[in-house]
Amino acid sequence: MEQRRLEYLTREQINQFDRDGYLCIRGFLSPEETIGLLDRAKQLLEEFNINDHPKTKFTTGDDNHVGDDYFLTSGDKIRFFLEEDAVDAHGKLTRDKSKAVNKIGHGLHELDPAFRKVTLQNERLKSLVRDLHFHKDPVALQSMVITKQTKIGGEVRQHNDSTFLYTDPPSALGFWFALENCTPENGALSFLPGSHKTTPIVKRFVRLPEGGTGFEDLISPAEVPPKPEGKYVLTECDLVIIHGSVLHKSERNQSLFTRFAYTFHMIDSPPYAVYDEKNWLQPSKELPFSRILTQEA
Ligand SMILES: O=C(O)CCC(=O)C(=O)O
Repeated sequence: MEQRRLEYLTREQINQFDRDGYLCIRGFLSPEETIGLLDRAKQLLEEFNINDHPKTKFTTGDDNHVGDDYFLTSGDKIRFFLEEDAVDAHGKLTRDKSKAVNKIGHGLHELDPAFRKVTLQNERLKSLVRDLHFHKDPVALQSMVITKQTKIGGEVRQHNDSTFLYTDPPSALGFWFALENCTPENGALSFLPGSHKTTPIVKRFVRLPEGGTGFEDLISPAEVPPKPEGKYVLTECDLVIIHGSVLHKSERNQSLFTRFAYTFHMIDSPPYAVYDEKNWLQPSKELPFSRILTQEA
């Protein structure tokens, strides 16, 4: 078969992604682009109004996942989800609002010019996407700034992204940009290499008919294969491309340094993959998911 002419990645990088389920890339964004996104994220944190905020926290436990209206209608908005430890028993913030946010989401890539430029108007990204050839017709689904605040920046437990961003067949692909140094102490991402090949998507995160969110089994619990064994590998690079089935996690930030990151996800579109109405995030008529490769610059 004739090999595709590569524009940005090397053949070795593509093989590495296929083998490990993730790929670290250095220097994808210029220092100016990275600082621009970091400054813009901090500006958003300074400017948001906590007084009319419902105090929605970002919780990820199996029985206690965020699922209120503020979350469920955030796909085409820029909203602020608080750290669990930043809100006391009376619903009052225990720290300044700019240091109380776990993440900002989920429509930054559509609505904010700085994030839009890097995501939908980025020729380098399109070259990378064409080289990786993971999708036939990718669309951008959601975006977030994860702030991992000092001392309270919560642990993100082992998971794979296609559980949360489900398509049939699974097609989620993550792009995760470190906007600050990532270290073992401030919650750098780590991955279980190769787990995308041994970890099928066995459940999906859905809107529940009675309201809120929960998980739906895709196979019977008895058929779920045991979790793969292996050693997680820490990544300290500035862009990681993440296969939707690879297991990854990040620890609580124990340090005095924040760990801001910008991340967005792509999925394939029909007829290659179907995204249905059970998913927690729904496109609106006004703001359908944007195509990555045909988007006007
Ligand atoms: O940034 C983090 O700490 C975790 C991000 C992550 O795992 C995800 O978005 O899937």
